[in-house]
Order: sequence, then structure tokens, then C-alpha cells
Amino acid sequence: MQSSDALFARALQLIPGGVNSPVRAFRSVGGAPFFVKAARGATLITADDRELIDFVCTWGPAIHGHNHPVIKAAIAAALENGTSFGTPNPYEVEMAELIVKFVPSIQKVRMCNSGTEATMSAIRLARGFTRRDKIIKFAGCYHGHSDSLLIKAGSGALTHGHPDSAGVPAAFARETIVLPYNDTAALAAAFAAHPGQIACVILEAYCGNVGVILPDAGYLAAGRAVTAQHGALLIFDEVMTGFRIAKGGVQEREHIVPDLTCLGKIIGGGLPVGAFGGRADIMDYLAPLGPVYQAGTLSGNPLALAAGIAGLRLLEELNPYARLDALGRQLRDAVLAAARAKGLPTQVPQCGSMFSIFFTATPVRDYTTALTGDAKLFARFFHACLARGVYLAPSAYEAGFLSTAHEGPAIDRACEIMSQAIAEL
Ligand code: HOZ
Repeated sequence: MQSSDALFARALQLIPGGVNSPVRAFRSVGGAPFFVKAARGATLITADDRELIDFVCTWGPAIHGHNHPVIKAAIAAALENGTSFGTPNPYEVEMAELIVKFVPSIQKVRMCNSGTEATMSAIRLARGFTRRDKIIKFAGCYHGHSDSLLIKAGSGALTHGHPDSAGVPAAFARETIVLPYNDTAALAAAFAAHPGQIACVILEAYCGNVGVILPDAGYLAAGRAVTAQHGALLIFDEVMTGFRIAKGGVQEREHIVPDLTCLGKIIGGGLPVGAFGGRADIMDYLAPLGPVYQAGTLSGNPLALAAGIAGLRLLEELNPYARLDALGRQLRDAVLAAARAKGLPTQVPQCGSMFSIFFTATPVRDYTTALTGDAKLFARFFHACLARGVYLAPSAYEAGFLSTAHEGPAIDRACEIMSQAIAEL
């Protein structure tokens, strides 16, 4: 196999930036991305035969680690019967039953192919149901790359300096109201300023795309109350947090009942999947029952759903959330201890198997405070970790993810490496 450098040189000729999603590029940390030829458990094996302890976990889906034998076997079994039918298949019913069982706010669900499709479709459904056009999102929250949502967006849009993407018509952007996260007064003021015009509020209940940011006590409940009061829908984007923070996602942990929920990542077991669901009366506005159109040739794909169902059943069987939280706390404590020893002001927001590392003295509670993190120092930390065998997301504004496969030697070694990397900064 060619080296990562040789493969990247070829990719640069034919693929914009050499990557099929900007978050994979190393432009904000410097250097060039490595290519991966295989992944097992907590480990990536690069084209250059390096073994890296992976905290990207394919950007969230790999909660059981890479290439889990149960998921692999489920895909192989499904493959025996074909790859796509273009008609309903039994996996779709089983997946819907599992989602509805674990996420009680979801009474009906529609499968699609990515988190972007899920959020885009949920927004259209909210607009169709309420017959209103405006939506509210929060600065730094990233909900995929549809036009209405690429405004003050996090993730790669922020990492690469384009939180307001070019190509989004001004007329679309005008319908998106952007507010600071964790600011209840701003939310109430926006509803007061646009009476009867706001279709929905969409948020990452726990932010993961500007780094991890957790809601202040009472913030989500205030969001639920103000949307209900004004006849707007509350949409939780749980593409990252669904089945990761708890089986029922953030909404289970925080006891909030949103009107619609967007899912993805874990429910595909590593294959491309998205889903959105919620109150039956709202979901029944979708075609063919209702006037809101949404569709997809590969939606409910048997391979993807077989993988996702196997992953969800494993979560049901193992209930690994306390173990994952212990791993997250071990990592957070190690990083904070090393930073303290170095005299380096550092924040490590962590919840369960999600974490971020911000080099700042300012507690991070929204987009503005996230930007106080020293991105140049993060880049040095990133490379110091990578040189020693730990792969973090190549951005100061992404979440890190843990899997059950990190338990044992991988987490111990990673904590040691991250501590050394901090000492060297
Ligand atoms: N939500 C993921 C990153 N924050 C998406 C990964 C991607 O854009 O490729």
C-alpha cells in the first residue's frame, strides 16, 4: 500500500482539499491527514503501519469500538440477502421499534441517510406543520450542511473559518435567527420580537460541534417552556448524543420532551444512516400521509439498519453508560492534572463518553467563550499526541469520543500520552 503522503498527493489532484469532508483535513492544526487502512477496537492502523489510539471514533458512531464482531456479523448476514430493495424491508420496522422504545418522545420515526438529511427534513416538517418560516438556532451549534442551518455553524465550518457558508442565499439566512447558547433571556426576547413567526428552535442539547458545551441548570427546561408557550416546535439534534449520553439521549438524562428529535451516527453502526422522529401528529404531516415531502432511494437500507440494530441491541444488553462515564472522567482528570502541573489554564468539559479540551482560563458555556480557547496551542498539543500515538480530532472545536473498547490498556496509555504532551507544550 502507498504511504499516507503518496495517497494524499493523489487525492489532492482529484478531491477538493484531498478530503471528502472538511473536518478530516489538518489545515487548522497544520500538516497532512494520514490515511487509514484498517480499524479495530480503539485503534486505527494507518497506511504507514502506525497504530493510533482513536478518540474520533469515526466522529461518533463507533461507541462499541471499530469493527465490532457482532456488528460485522450482522452486516455479513444482511449482505447474503441483498444490498437494497427499494421497497419496505423488515429491518426498518425493527429499527423503528427500537428507537421508539428507547426514546419515548418519539412516537413515529422516518429513516434517512445522514444527520444532515435528518435535521433538514425536521426543519421542513416544523415549518410545514406550524405554517411559519423562521427558525432559531444557536451560535456554534452545527446541524449538518443544509442552507438554513449553515449560519454561525460549528464543526468544520468554524474550524476552517466559514461559520456562515458562502452560497447560502441571504433570503434563506434571514429566516434563521441565531442566538447565544445558554442565554434564556435572549431566547425569550427572540420570541417576543417575532410573535407567531417562529416555527421551531433547533439545538444540540449538549453541544458537540464547537467542542463540548453543557447546558446551564434549567436552560433546556426554559427552552421547552418558551417554545410550548409560543406554539413553536422544540427540535433536539441528538445526532451525536443519541444513544451515546444515554440510551434515550440527552432528553432522557435531562427529563425534557422535545417535539422532534434528529438521530444519526450510532444508529447506523458505522454505516450511513439518519433518522428523525417525534410526536405522531407532527410526523403524520410527512408524505404520503401529509403535505411535507421527504424521500430517499436508500433510506432504510438493509445493511445500514442491520448494523445499527446490532449496535443498539448491544447497548441494551451491556448498558455501558456508567463504564463510559468512568473512562471520560479518567481522561478529564488526567488532562486537568497535567495542565495544573504545567500551570496551564485548561477546561475539559466532559459528559459520559464525550469530552473536549480548551486551553483557556474561561469556563466554556457558549460560542464566544469557546473561541477564547488557544487554538494554536491546541494544534501543538494535537501533534504532540499524534506523534506519540493518540489521535484527537484535528480541530480545537470538535468533541472527542470514547468507546467501550478504550477500557483497559488503551485509556491508561492515552492518559499517559496526553499528560506527556501537555508537559511538553
Ligand atoms: N458532526 C461531525 C463533525 N463535527 C460530522 C463529521 C463530518 O462533517 O464529516
